[in-house]
Amino acid sequence: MKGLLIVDVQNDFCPGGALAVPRGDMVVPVINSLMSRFNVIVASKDWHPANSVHFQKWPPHCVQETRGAGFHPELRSEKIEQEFLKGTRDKDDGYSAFEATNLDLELYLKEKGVTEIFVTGLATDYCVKASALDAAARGFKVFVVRDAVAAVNVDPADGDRALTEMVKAGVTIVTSVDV
Ligand code: VGL
Ligand code: ZN
Repeated sequence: MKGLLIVDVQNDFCPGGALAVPRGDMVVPVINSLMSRFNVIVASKDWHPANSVHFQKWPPHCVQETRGAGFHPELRSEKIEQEFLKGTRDKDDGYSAFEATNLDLELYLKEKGVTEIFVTGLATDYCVKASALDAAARGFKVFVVRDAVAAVNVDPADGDRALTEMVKAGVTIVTSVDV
């Protein structure tokens, strides 16, 4: 079974948002176009309390229940069968979708028989990377869809470095036409 993991395609990570990823919204039509190819579609949300140690590293973003924490309006979110909320506690960065606190993502996917995970969303150099590395460490066959992710690029090379690190951990990089 193939699972599509959509990481943090939230308003605050898109242009105009509190922690905008350059061209973050460009992933949305690509992700929408992939959905029909998957048995299981899940998404993570960065879901922070208003006060968090995380906001000593980052401008406040994706605060629980705010508009910035909502999915990008053009994401076909009705196709998402389950959301996984992470970074939910005040001392918790929660970069990886596998750190979700509302439900256990690994158990959820394994109970559905998912063996291959295709990772998409934001941002390549933080939450996509952490989620892909955790998925590989948990025994899934992991793919990152290159044109369905975008990087923060605090340093302009961060996105490419993150992809290299993922490949070293056994992750396969594909483009959406290969899915
Ligand atoms: C993220 C920085 C801070 C991400 C979340 O979703 O990649 N990056 N919080
Ligand atoms: Zn965050």
